[in-house]
Amino acid sequence: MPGVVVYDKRMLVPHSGRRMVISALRWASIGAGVRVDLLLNRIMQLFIATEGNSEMKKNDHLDLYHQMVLIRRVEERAAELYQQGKIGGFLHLYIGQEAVSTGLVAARQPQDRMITAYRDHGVAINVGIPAEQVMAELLGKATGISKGKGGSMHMADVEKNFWGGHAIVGAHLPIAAGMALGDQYAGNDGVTICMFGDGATNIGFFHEGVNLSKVWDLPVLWVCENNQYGMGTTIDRASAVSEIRQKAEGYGIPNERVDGMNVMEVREATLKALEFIRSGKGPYFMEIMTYRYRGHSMGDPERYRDSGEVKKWQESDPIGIYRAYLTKEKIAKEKELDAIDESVEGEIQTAVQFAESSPEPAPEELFTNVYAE
Ligand SMILES: Cc1ncc(C[n+]2csc(CCOP(=O)(O)OP(=O)(O)O)c2C)c(N)n1
Ligand SMILES: [Mg+2]
Repeated sequence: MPGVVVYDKRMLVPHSGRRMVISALRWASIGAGVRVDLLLNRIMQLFIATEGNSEMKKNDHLDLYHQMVLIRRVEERAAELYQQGKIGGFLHLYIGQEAVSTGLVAARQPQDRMITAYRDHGVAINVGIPAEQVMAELLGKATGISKGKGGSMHMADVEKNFWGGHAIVGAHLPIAAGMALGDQYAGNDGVTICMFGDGATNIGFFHEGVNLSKVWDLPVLWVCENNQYGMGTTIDRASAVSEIRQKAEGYGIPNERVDGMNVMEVREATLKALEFIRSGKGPYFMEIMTYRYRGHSMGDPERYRDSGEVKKWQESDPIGIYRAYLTKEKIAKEKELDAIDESVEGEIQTAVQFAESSPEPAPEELFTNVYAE
């Protein structure tokens, strides 16, 4: 939430094996007296801090931090390249929303499908598409992840179970329901994680897809990224309810609101939601509260909001919050995080060089990948 640097205390609860050890130590310490208890508490804190939380190791944390910084820097660089005329078409930046896709992807299993709208660079990086291929796609080069034919809005990599990248608002929701139906029919235990904006929930596709997902109890996790705006329109001017999760309530789907500026909270909520869905209880709906720091797309004059509002949300920058959490919990040192920031600079340079020196798609590529073979 704006202005509040929060992290979820529940994340500090160790998983069951450690919990048993700790409770045994507690009982022993109560028998032995208060001083031992204090000592054990300190050992416990160190234990939890070094081991990480909810089964996360230090390297997992550093990896998530790296992903978030990489998304931010790829996009900042992309904005510059756009202004230089090197990127054509639309460019919708994800800056400010990085914790959402990062937390979601961190919680998924390889069999879980990801599908999203056009603000898709974050997911692309989170699923492991190299920055070079993301950058080359943005520049429309043949070496891009979609062979330079998709551009910013159509990143996809089926091998990584990432199904795009969709430009028509809401259109991918019935596709997500269909993929989940396919998995249910085949008896697979994968969940389809479908991300969409708050604006998409006013579209017919949303209601058709969400309704049928409950009728058939499909294994789908609906994720509304509520960044408060659909282009220049505030939620209140376009949606009958400003608490989007109420729309899921209307279809009998369990739902919750999640703090989207906090990657740990997103991950934790997603883990629970996936467990619920995988146990065969049907779909689940998360409304993730977030904010985009940049305009809707490049060239948006942003007359619909004042800079004070943006600044307020920037106080709860998802990267800043995570950084503060990692250092406060002694999971990582400032120096280690600085080193990651620095290494990302090198990655960006390599990615831009790769993209700029790559060839355009050949003219005959116009006729390939039009229909599935
Ligand atoms: C069916 C359809 N109608 C209108 C548009 C134009 N359009 C592009 S983005 C957008 C706003 C969507 O807002 P939201 O779903 O909240 O996503 P956000 O941009 O905030 O991530 C609109 C209306 C479109 N692409 N598709
Ligand atoms: Mg929106």
